[in-house]
Amino acid sequence: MAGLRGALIVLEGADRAGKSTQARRLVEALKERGYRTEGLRFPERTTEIGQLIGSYLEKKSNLEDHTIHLLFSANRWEQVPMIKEKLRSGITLVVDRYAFSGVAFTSSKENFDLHWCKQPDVGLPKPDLVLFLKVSPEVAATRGGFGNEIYETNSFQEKVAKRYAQLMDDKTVNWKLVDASQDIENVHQQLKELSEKAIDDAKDQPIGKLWE
Ligand code: Z5A
Ligand code: MG
Repeated sequence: MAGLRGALIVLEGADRAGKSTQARRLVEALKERGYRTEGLRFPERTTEIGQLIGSYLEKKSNLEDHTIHLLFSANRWEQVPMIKEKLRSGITLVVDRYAFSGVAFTSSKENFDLHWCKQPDVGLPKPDLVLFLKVSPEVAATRGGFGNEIYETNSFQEKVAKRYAQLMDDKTVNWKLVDASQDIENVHQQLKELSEKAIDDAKDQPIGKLWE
C-alpha cells in the first residue's frame, strides 16, 4: 500500500541456532502472504569492506580487534541508504545478524566493554523486531560441528551468549525470544506470526534509530 513502510526484522542467536535457515523461510512465507519482502545478511561479504571481513573470518588475514569491529559496523552503514529506501518503499527486510552480533562478538574479546562496542552502530535504522533464536550448545552440537572460522570455538561462543543476554536486558529494543531447539517448522510458524504483527505495528511509524 502506498505510503506505508516495510518493517525491519532481524534474526540473532548463537552459532547454528538456525538464523540463515529461518531467514530464508521467513522471506518466502511473507512473500506468499502478500508482503513485499527481501532478505539481507551481515556480514555482507560481497562489498569491498565485506571482503576484508570475510578474509579475517576465514583466518586468511589478521586485523587488529578495534579495526575489525569498525569494519563490521561500516559494512552495515554502507547498506543504510538502501535499507531506508526499501523500507520507505514498503518493502519488509528480514536481516540475518545485525549490530547485536557486532557487539556480542567484539565485547567477548579481552578489554572490550559493551558501551564502547555499541557506539559505531548508534543511529542505525532500528529494527522493529529482533527475533532471538535460543538454542543450547548441546542442541547446536547435534546440528554439525563448528566450521573453521575464527570465532567458532566453545569457549568464545559461551562468552558471546552472555553478552547477548546483557543486550536483551535493553527494553528499548523489541526482543522476542524463540525456542530454536524445536523443529524447523515450529520455529518458522512462530517467527512468521511475530513478524506479521511487527509489520502491522510498524507500517505507519517512522523508522527509529538504534540505541539513541
Ligand atoms: N560477526 C561479528 O563478529 N560481528 C558482526 O558485526 C557480525 C557478525 C554481523 C559470521 O557470521 C561470523 O561473523 C559469526 C559472527 C561474526 N561468527 N561466528 N560464529 P555468519 O552469519 O556468516 O555465520 P554462519 O556461518 O552463517 O553460521 P551461523 O549463523 O552461526 O548459523 P545459523 O545461520 O544460525 O544456522 P543455519 O545455517 O541456519 O543452520 C545450521 C545447521 O542446522 C544447518 O545444517 C540447518 O539445516 C540445521 N538446522 C537449522 N535449524 C534447525 C532446527 N530447528 N532443527 C534441526 N536442525 C536445524
Ligand atoms: Mg547463518
